[in-house]
Order: sequence, then C-alpha cells, then structure tokens
Amino acid sequence: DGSELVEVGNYINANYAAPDPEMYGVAKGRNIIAISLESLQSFVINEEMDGHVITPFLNELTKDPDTFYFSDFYHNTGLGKTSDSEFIIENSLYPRNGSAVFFTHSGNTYQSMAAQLGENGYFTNVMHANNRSFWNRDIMYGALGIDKFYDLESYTVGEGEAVNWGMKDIPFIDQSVELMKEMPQPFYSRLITLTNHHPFDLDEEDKLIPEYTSNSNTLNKYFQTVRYMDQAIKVLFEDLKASGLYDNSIIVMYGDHYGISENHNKAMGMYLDKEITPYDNAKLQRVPLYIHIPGYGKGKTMDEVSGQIDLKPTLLHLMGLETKDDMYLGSDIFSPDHEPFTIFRDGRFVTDKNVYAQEVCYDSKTGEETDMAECEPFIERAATELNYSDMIINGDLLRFKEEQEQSPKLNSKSKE
Ligand code: GP9
Ligand code: MN
Repeated sequence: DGSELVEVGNYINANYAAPDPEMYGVAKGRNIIAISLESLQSFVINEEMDGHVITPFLNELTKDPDTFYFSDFYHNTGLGKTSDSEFIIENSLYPRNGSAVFFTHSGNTYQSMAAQLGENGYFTNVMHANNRSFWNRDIMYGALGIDKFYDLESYTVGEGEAVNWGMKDIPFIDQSVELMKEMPQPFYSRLITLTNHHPFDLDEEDKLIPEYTSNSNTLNKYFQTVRYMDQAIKVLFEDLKASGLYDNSIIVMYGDHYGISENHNKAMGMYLDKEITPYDNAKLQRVPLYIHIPGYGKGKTMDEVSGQIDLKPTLLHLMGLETKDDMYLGSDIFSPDHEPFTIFRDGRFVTDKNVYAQEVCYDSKTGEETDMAECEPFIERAATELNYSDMIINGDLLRFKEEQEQSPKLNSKSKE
C-alpha cells in the first residue's frame, strides 16, 4: 500500500524550501543546456599546476556577471558514477548503496525533471557519444521520460576524433550544437562529456599543458585532460553564440563525481602540500556547479553548502515551475530556507560548520576534530534521509503518487 508514501511525504513536506521570489522564473521559457563535466573536481578551479593555469575558461566564468558559481557544492554519487549523477539530477533522490540504480530500478515510476519539463512543452533529450545501452541508459531514459537519446549513432567520429573512451569532447560539442539547431524549442538537452575519464589519455595535439610529476600517473595526466575539457567548454560557448541559441538558453554545468580516488592520496597530498585526512577526502568530493544565465548580470560566487541533490528543484524554480507537490529530497539552493547540509551516499556529510567522515566530526573550516555533539543531530538526519530515498526507490513509491494525482480526493495535500 501507500502508507510508506505518507511517512516519506510528511518528511518531504516539512523540509520544503519555497523559492526566492527574486529568482523564481528568471529563466522561464529558455532552453536548458546542462553539461555533465566528466570527473571534474573543484580542486582544480582557480588553481595552477606547476605554474600552469588548469581551467582558464572555467576560472573566468566564476567571475562572470551572468554566472552563479557554487564553490561548496558536492556530488552525492555512489558506485553508479555518471549514471548516479544523472539519477540524482533528474529526480533529486539519492542513488542506491552498493549498486547502480540505473540497472536495478529502471522499471520504476519517476517524477523526473525531464518529465516535468516535457509536460511544460519542452523537447527533452540526452546527448552522449557512447553506446546507448551503457549504464542501461536506453531503458532508464524511458522511465525518466526523456524524449530522445542522441547516442553514438547520432555522431560522426572522424579520423583522429576519438581517444580514450571514445569521441573527443570538442567534436562532440561541435556536433551537439549542430543537432541543437534542429531541435524544437524550448528544449532541455543534457550533454555528457567523456574525454576527462580515467585513465585520462589524450592525443599529443590535445595536450595543452604538461603532466604533473608525482608517483601517480593518474593524477599526473588528470590535469591535462581537465585542461582539454576546459577548452571544450570554451568551444561550447562559442558555438552556442554563433548558432544564435545562446541568448535564449540557460547553461548549467556540474562535475559528475570525483576523478581522483583515495588511492592517490599520496600524490594528491603532494599537490595540495598537506597530508590528506578523511576530512580532506570529504572536501575533495566538491565538484563545480555553474549556472550561467546570459544577460542576467547579477551572478556571483555562492559558498552555500549544497549538492547535486539540490539541482532539480533549483532549476525548476528558475524556470518558473512549482515543485511543492513533488517528492524529492534536495532543496532549491537559492531558497532562503535552503539548509547548508549535503549527504554523501556512504553516510558522510557536510554542513556549514562540520564535516563528518570515518565517524569523526571535524570543524569544516580548520579540519580539526571537534565535539561529536555538533554532528550528532545531522548523523540521524542523514540516515533518515538516505533511508527515505531507499524506501521511495525500493518500494517504487512514486507509482502511488501517480495514482493519487489521477484521483485527487486521495491526495492529502489538497486538504491543507
Ligand atoms: C560512459 C560515461 C562514463 O558512458 O558516462 O561513465 P563513468 O565510468 O564515469 O560512470
Ligand atoms: Mn563519469
């Protein structure tokens, strides 16, 4: 039955963060171009490696008046990596622990961002130059209500245009913008980049900065592929401007998950010039988030603690779409009621005051161990929230929600 839905629904209603009226609808009716930045972590942004700027374009964008840059934004992914980030962004739910939800629950009912945009006249699609069944995307995208998947077959991979896992990001971006020109508007396109993926291989001509020098080949090459990705994003902006699509779009870019695992702590410690503690490992789960609204002019860097889980309500509100009656666990980052609190899939979490990792409570600013009492209320909250997310997914609870919507008398919220 739907009794679990009532319990989870009560929690969700109690945590609803109403949109900031100043931000609500500022991008209404525009195309949404969302870019999944493969393996991009925030530690490279506005930094150098041996005197080389790593992300020149993305650095400039952090200072751009049309851009909100989120400097304390975290991924919430688990083993499902890119597919988990997709799941989180579409649903504002946590992925599953120990398995990829794209494989295990592709038959569920969801209330995805794509489906909601679709109901509001958007043509919704994902663009990714890989085989369509990778991560079970072809099946899951159906459940998520995505109208079209531009997979590898939509692209022409010319000589020298593939490296590492497949098509290089720059030709992928070029061809994606060509495809966008033909789409009915408004559209919601989610582009998934690929070049900055382990093992971070590049052709010589795409190496724009040298390698780092440490005991980790992975970290050494990472800086180069990140630099290449930065170039690809620059090309994206140029292409969008040249196509005429730019002014009537909003561009959202986020890192999907970490690229450098804890196995490389020694090399990372050398780069950051410190010994990497569980506190640092948690902080290294920061991924960049950019919300770029051409012509907006009032953008800034936001240091609010937030995560991928918050993206769906944040974007829907920017588009002027209500989320009050939806079931989701994040909250609009621009809302005055947004809590500076984000939960990792493995139970770690970050607040504005603390980082909780390996059962130790740290001061979020200094990284010093601090009184467990500071973390305690959030330990409970984190467990509850992850559990509610699991209940929604494992019990396929949103199918009851859909039944309620079809017979509104059963909807308790309509009695409020
Ligand atoms: C594959 C790409 C990379 O299509 O999304 O997947 P990842 O290994 O990062 O999950
Ligand atoms: Mn990925």
